[in-house]
Amino acid sequence: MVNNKSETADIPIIDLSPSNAHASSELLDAAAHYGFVFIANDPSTTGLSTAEIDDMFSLSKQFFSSPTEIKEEVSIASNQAGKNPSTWASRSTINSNNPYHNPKTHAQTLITFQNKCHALCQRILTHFATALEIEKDWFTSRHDQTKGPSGTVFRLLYYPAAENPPTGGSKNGEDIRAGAHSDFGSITLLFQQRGQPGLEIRTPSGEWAAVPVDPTARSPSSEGKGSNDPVTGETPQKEGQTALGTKALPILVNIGDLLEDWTAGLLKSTVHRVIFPQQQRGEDRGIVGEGGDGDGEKRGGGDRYSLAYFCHPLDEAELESVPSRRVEEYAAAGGGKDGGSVGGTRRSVVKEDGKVMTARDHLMERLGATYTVK
Ligand SMILES: O=C(O)CCC(=O)C(=O)O
Repeated sequence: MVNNKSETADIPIIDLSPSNAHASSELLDAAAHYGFVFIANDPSTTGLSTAEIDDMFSLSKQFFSSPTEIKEEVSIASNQAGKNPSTWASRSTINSNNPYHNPKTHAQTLITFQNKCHALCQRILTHFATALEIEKDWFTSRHDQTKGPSGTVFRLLYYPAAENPPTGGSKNGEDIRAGAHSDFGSITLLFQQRGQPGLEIRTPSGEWAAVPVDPTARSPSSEGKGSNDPVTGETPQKEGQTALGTKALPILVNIGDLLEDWTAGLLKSTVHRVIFPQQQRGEDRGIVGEGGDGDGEKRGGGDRYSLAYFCHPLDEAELESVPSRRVEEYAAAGGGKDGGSVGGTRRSVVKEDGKVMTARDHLMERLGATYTVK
């Protein structure tokens, strides 16, 4: 039963630095249990500095505040949008007088960022292979972008503020900014910003739980020290003050349908959505009024920007069985029948003709099941 109440999801934060000898098993356990996991963002491990992430958010904000004609040129309906590594800006040679279309302006920044995201995904996939006791490059060789095209896509997401944020809750769906869905690929990296909450996951019991913006805020060591609000990621402050933290936020990673199906349901693709968070949140805590700079206001009705890197295997990668005893045993035990499956039947990576799907087949199947694809 899905209800309206939103508790905070207790998603673990994993340290992937070489000093954590248990990183691989911790990562696998979190992916198998929650389908969502935070990666501690130490740039020497993740390769992504706070400045690079902030720059990407600035670029996104700049783009979304640009004139409609410019955005329309790369709308999702256009053939200029959404193919990696050709994003809206990196396809920009068409009109070099347009600052958003000038490759010298932004394309390299975008490509560099995407490459770094991909490197982090490869690192995570290597950890999965280690934990599953298969060849370390079993997944990464099938995600090697030098070998061919893939469904991988990088999206700059913007959920505009609501002048009068809905207060009625999710019952009528009026507070939904992005409807309940799971991701299609292998793994997704999601970057959030302080003061812009709204992401929720559906827990195994069917309830919605808020995904914190700053999960480090709930750690016992930060308690009683003026710690941040885990959901919004903001530092407690007096009315009218703005105090956004500066420490690098952990990077959120979630498992997509393809990796769930490829591992016979061992890794979980968890349904999630984006809402206007409970309006009472600020009021309950005595925080009222518009927050800070209007981007990240405490009552949850403000703008939300996020960056999502949807990582997919190569189009031609065959989704043959993962040669791991743990996966085989999980499949033999029924493969978590209630996972991303429909009507209790787990999705398969085998086609009707008995051949295994390629990653492209799988993506087309998911798109077909979700949208009317002609
Ligand atoms: O913006 C977010 O926080 C979530 C984005 C998301 O779920 C998606 O694009 O699939």
